[in-house]
Amino acid sequence: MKVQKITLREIRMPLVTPFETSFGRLTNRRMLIVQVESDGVSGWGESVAGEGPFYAPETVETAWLILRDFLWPILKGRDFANAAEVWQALEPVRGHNMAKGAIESAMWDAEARQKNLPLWKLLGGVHREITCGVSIGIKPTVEELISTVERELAAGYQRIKIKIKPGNDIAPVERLRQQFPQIRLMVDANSAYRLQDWPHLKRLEAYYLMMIEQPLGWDDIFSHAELQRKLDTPICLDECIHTEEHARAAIELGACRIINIKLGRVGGYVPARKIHDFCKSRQIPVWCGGMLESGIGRAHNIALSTLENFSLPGDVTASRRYWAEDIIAPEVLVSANGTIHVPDGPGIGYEPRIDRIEAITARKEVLS
Ligand code: OSB
Ligand code: MG
Repeated sequence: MKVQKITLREIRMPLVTPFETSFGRLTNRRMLIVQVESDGVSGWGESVAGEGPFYAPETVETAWLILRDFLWPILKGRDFANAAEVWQALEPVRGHNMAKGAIESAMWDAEARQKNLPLWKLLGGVHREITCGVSIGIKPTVEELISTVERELAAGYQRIKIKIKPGNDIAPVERLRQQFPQIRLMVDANSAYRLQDWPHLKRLEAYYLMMIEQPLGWDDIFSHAELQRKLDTPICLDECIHTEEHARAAIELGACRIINIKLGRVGGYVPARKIHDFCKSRQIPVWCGGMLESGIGRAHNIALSTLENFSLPGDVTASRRYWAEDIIAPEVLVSANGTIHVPDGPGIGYEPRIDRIEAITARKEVLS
């Protein structure tokens, strides 16, 4: 596989409803979409970097710069046997996983399309249907939260995750549990607590949560190990896991019992699969996280979720939950049982709507 050119596009999409986490509130998503042209076939990828460095250090701007000035020069003119070789080639660039993940995943899409195979098959996936949970942002009132949860359960979603932060944690969880004693419920703190808050976090254990996602520092595996020893509820790590080595450290130290894998956070399918395989060997379940992706990133998340050890419902949901109009056809649909049927078309299995993408492109650069 040679890459003849890549096109970077920054697109802007308004969210159907604002999304609030412990690190901020978002109403408009800016994202960087990568189109690779390889031997006459286009492959598509999405960088999940946000507008600001508040979830992870990267931003749309840094991903653009790294792709243009450092990743593209590595790929240009090089002949790869397959997409699985790309990640290794990008290794001289340290970090910048969201930039790498965008182009690496686009190369996988291109390879699958060239071979006329669905990407999930090329990856070695096994699940034909993936199970879906929802991530619900912090709401201004508990009443609003309850009605949102009611709506998502009625739509079929199998697991509810709510965002929490100090001052907005025990009360909403308690109310949700009163209202819905049976549901699969979890919380995500996005690093809003410190280790000394552990007695407060311990109070969440009264509500039998499936897991507590990323309570402590975004790069603090060690404190999570101390916290996990004090809690019976499993800790799930998100922000802390950027590499296979992080996953190994976290699991061997006992810092978590579950890992959320995001393609962008770890830099593509090759590292995602390594983490998946390592977790499987240690009987650590994984699930696929989300980053408010457009249809392109969403389609990649579906393909990733077909790997065997993705055994818990992920944050991969219908296009409609976030976008009035998605940039792929068909849009991602979720069944009444809260599942997504994995498409069988070539590549990611959804077609990018080029006219729609062009219409919302704020900036474009073609590299060849
Ligand atoms: O922590 O999982 C997270 C969105 C943006 C940044 C971080 C996170 C999230 C979500 C949304 O939880 C998941 C989704 O895309 O539905
Ligand atoms: Mg998270």
